[in-house]
Amino acid sequence: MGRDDFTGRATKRTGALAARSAACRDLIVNELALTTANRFLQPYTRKIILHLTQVIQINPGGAAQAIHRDRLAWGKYLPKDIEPQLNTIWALTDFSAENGATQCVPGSHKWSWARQPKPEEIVQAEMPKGSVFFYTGSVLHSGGANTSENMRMGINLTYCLGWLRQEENQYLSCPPSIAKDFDPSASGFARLYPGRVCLGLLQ
Ligand SMILES: O=C(O)CCC(=O)C(=O)O
Ligand SMILES: [Fe+2]
Repeated sequence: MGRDDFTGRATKRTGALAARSAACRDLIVNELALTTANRFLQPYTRKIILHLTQVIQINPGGAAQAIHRDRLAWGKYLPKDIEPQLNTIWALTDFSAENGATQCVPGSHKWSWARQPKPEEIVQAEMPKGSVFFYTGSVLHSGGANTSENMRMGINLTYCLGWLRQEENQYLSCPPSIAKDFDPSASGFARLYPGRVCLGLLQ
């Protein structure tokens, strides 16, 4: 469970999914996700890596997370015109306005760091179970408030530039016995850039 308002006191997070779940390993190398991440990040790197894996379960009563940019994991040191990260959140339950569907501020990747959204500028990624929402490391977003009676569950799988430090240390969280079976040829990346490895896990 979260230990502060940002991680969410009514929100359960489970990481190290590459080690824990074969189904998540398949999702990590999902062709649509990898191809999208590679095309988006390719101007800034020759290789992308797995950044963070997390099941995020917002329980009933969970408050909305503060609106933020995930790229602030690296502080404000990266030049603003470098896009460091691409994110997916896969819906394991329906995502609705009531149960805490991810909030997002379209266009805010171009805003100054200081500009705050007006309530009417915030939309929610409402989507049926099985869908995936893509958002960049620069766009303002957050987990929503869950005012419903049921939990909202999503799998957050995020990718970043190969030369950046990962938010979740994949070298420690995924043992070699599992990492060795990751198949780079299964990824869109391998086809776009033959011979280049897609995940930090494989280096
Ligand atoms: O749970 C969500 O919808 C988003 C969570 C999020 O943005 C985060 O934890 O950084
Ligand atoms: Fe976030």
